[in-house]
Amino acid sequence: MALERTFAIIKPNAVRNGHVGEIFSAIEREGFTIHGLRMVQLNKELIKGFYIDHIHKGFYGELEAFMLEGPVILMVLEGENVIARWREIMGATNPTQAEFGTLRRKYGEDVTKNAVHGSDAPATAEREVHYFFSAFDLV
Ligand code: DAT
Ligand code: MG
Repeated sequence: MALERTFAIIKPNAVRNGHVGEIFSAIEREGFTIHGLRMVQLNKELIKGFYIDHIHKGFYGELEAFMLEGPVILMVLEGENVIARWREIMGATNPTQAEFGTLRRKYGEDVTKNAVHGSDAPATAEREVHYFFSAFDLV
């Protein structure tokens, strides 16, 4: 087992709909610890850099518009195998295909407005953590 860090986002719809507390509860129930935490209003440049692998895809415009809808909460989570485990707790990208009880099933509205983000691999987690957090912001 490896102690890892991952990067997570509570997306605009989950913040707007009042699901922040329930998502923090899920994080704490799982035993993950929070090592970075910021609330921000993203802009087009930040979104483009973050979703660099998706900018040429057909859905990018919709994804960008959604991520601009309102403030998001950015987090760095730590735990044993947290990268895979956080993705399991989130559920599949499309909330209609996500398992019952997962965050995306509970709080997602459609494949774009899917409530939460989680890094998909160690190299991605490393990039995403440092994209939004400086060493000074991490505890
Ligand atoms: P994930 O967020 O599960 O890692 P991803 O990296 O493939 O999924 O896509 C990033 C985000 O882009 C995803 O959370 C929501 C949006 N997205 C992905 N596929 C989509 C699609 N087919 N239509 C609309 N939005 C999509
Ligand atoms: Mg992804």
